[in-house]
Amino acid sequence: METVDVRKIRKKLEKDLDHKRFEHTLGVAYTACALAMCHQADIGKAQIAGLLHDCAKCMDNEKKISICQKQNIPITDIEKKNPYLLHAKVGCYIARKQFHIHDKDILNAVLNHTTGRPEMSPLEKIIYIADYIEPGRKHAPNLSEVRKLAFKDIDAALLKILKDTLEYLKSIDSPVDPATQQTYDYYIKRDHTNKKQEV
Ligand code: DGI
Ligand code: FE
Ligand code: FE
Repeated sequence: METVDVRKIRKKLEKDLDHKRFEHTLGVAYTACALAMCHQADIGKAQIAGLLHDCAKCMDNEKKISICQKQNIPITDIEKKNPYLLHAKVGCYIARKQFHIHDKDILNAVLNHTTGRPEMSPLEKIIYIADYIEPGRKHAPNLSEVRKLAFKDIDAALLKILKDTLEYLKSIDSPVDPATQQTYDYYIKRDHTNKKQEV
């Protein structure tokens, strides 16, 4: 991977994000590093992907939509109705254009950090999970269980987060992005398959 100036990235993010989001970002970056150490993934990539995952979060909705239109990034119906979902797609674009990151795995980790996707790479799983369990997160159910599980069985932690997220979205009547549902369906199926193979 090309050399990346982590300090420079952090400095720009401090300007682009509000204080709370910047603190969350640092939390995700170091939680992602810890997960990478535990699961033998690339620590440098985990740090950069963690730092950049929410780089477009503080941009207003009009700006996110106009970037998508200018860059021919497709906006789905569900994203039209819930434009905050676009911070992942736009974040991936900003990571490339403004932070000069070209590593596919890092860009995918930013792109898929909100909904997940079937067949996530180890780095994508790490960012998805770190986003949910970083120390600043307080409100999700089963947090202490998921935090422990993340360092023991990464796929079990992933599945638990997907399940709790779907339950949460249903409880607040928020529409589920097909990508979130497909990710859950994929990993639940794999979970059953693995269990069948064990006996
Ligand atoms: O940006 P963050 O708040 O750090 O975290 P995130 O990008 O994972 O976004 C979390 C929010 O996204 C959380 O409130 C659940 C929501 N979310 C995840 N999947 C879906 C979703 N919201 C909708 N409407 N549909 C989804 O499929
Ligand atoms: Fe996010
Ligand atoms: Fe986040």
